[in-house]
Amino acid sequence: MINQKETIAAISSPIGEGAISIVRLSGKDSIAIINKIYSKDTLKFKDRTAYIGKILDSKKNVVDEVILTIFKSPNSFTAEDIVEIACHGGILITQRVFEEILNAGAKPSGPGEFTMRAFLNKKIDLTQAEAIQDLISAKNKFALKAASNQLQGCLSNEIKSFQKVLIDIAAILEVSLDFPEEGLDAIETKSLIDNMKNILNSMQKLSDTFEDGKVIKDGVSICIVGSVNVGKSSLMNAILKKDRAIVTDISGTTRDVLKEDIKLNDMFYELIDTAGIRKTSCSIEKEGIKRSQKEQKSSDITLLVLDASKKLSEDDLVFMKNLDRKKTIAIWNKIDICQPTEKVNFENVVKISAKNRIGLENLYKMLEKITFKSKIFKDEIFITNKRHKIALDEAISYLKKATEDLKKDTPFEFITIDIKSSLKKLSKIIGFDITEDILSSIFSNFCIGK
Ligand SMILES: Nc1nc2c(ncn2[C@@H]2O[C@H](COP(=O)(O)OP(=O)(O)OP(=O)(O)O)[C@@H](O)[C@H]2O)c(=O)[nH]1
Ligand SMILES: [Mg+2]
Repeated sequence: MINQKETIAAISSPIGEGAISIVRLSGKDSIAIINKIYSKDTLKFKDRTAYIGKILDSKKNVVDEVILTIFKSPNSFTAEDIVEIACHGGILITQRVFEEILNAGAKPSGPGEFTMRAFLNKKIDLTQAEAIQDLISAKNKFALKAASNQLQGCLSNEIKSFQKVLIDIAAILEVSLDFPEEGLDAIETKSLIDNMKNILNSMQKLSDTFEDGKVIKDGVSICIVGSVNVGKSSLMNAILKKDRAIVTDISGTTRDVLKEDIKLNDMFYELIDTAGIRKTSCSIEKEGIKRSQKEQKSSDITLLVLDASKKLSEDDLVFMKNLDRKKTIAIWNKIDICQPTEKVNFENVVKISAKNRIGLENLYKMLEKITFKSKIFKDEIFITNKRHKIALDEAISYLKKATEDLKKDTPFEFITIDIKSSLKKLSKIIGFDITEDILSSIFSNFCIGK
């Protein structure tokens, strides 16, 4: 059961040493609780005004000198009375202030409980609540922009605009149901179908942004594969600009899977170096190759390294056939020795020398191109959250059915049922009709104190 009666408290800044730490309380007893342990009468404090004073323990010893600000209900983040305490930013001192607050009667908050209260008290909708956590955990400027747009309500507004159109359509159908003599003629029905198709289009466009949205939020994995000795580990080191993987002229140097995070063009990538693919009787190498192929299959992008100074081997040709062309970049390496003489059937081909760091900029440009399928992330709204994607797709499928049925002269009763189901799914995105279980699972991913 979600309990909003208790007054909650949490350390809202990260645990560590810093200039200040923030401890806060939310709930109807916040001001009274802090009053028990503060050197001044907090009941007389003005709203949104900072006061300097001391937190005292039960024996009236000073715990810390702090700045205290009160945000009175309903003009606070949670819509409840909030007390925010800025104390000295040490681990122990912050913990001591927090303990005194708990001793005075506050309950330690669960993850995201402040934001959950803001949602339950209708300060923000669910997409905005989710955006707060995304904002905090954003790993690149695109993710930050997406979260910030969502927090400003851009996504909710888009969903609400879909809802408005669907409500209008449902209303027209219901009027025709109630007054059959004023039923729709062929032209009106056609215009209604066109309307539904247009809105379906817009909904599908938003749903399709998830692919890029996910990439932006979660980052992208890149697996470097190819035959032995082609320069995979050299490429890994060149991209990382450090001597991470062992490079030798002995075929089969890399046996294990090596993973490193790297930021390129403001995007986070996980770079994976793998064992070279060849036929071998060595059981260690066999295991390495098995792992290499597993990593390649699960990665978002494959960098297939080929040796420009040699003829493609039988192993190369077999391996290449099984790669997904859309997510592969074929890389001719060692162009400092000679240019490639053969042709490979890939859309994305680049020539480099990993050893001499030649051609890497072209590779990065190609990576950016293949990372983002569309260019939606510039200014438009897009979805990054699986929960939103699922609900939106369900709304789309109900509306598709309704549109098809309207074309087939299905009785309006059935069509309105589907339109209402579609509306319901859209409402779920914003946070209507959400069960406590789902709410708890959403907020359990938040940090404590947010
Ligand atoms: N001339 C030249 N040699 C290179 C280049 N890149 C790599 N090499 C050499 O090729 C050999 C193999 O390089 P690695 O990076 O270990 O190749 P690998 O594909 O990781 O090899 P395995 O781990 O054995 O599969 C080393 O001697 C490198 O110095 C390049 O751009 N030009
Ligand atoms: Mg290697």
